[in-house]
Amino acid sequence: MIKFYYSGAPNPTKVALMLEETGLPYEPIAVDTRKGDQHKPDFLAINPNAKVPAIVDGDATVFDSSAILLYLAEKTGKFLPAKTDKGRGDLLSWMFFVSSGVGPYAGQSVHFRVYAPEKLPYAINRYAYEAQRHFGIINERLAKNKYMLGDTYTVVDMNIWGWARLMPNILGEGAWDKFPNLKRMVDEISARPAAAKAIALKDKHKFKTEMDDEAKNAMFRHLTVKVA
Ligand SMILES: N[C@@H](CCC(=O)N[C@@H](CS)C(=O)NCC(=O)O)C(=O)O
Repeated sequence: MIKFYYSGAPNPTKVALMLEETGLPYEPIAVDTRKGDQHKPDFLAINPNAKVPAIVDGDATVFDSSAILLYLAEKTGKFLPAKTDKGRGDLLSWMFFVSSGVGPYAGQSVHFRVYAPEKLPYAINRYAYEAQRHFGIINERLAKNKYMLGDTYTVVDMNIWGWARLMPNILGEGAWDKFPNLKRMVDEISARPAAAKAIALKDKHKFKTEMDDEAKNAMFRHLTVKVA
């Protein structure tokens, strides 16, 4: 049975979607990042980066959402493109595009817009611009393809869904108007039974919701440690 270390945040939710889509049996284990569970030694032994998601599958430990999605796709042989050089090239390119671009820029856009104690126009604009630019590239591709890799629903689409479904939090109300093709795909995935189960997973545990000092100090450790 796969142990799935999760919270209700975007990166764990895309892995929850894949677990539900594949039907693999898994045991969800809550990591309450607003209470600092990610810094406990037991969890650091699984993910030294102190972030969710992570999975333990027998003697395999995998952390980072894109790595987990690829691991589960290869384990099951599901939600992958055609087994050709072209298919593999597209798969890797778009998976890394999401993990190095979409995720970090969307996350920082939310951080500087919503959580930063000082509202810095330069930082807010830089991260919103980059998040918007990345979503724009996806939107253009989806004008010509049903899914990111063509006609088949793959882990790339799940990887994008995890973040894009939260578009108003990332780029503000009205942001969806700029990405109609991406919205079409996100809505389609959200309507799948696996997506409903993935989103509902957070309700199995009473996660802390307050963003108080305990939560900020657990999640934004630079608030108390000055390095620059
Ligand atoms: N690159 C990682 C990022 C993971 C990540 O940032 N996880 C967030 C939730 S979406 C987290 O654990 N935040 C808690 C913290 O930063 O302390 C991935 O794709 O899994």
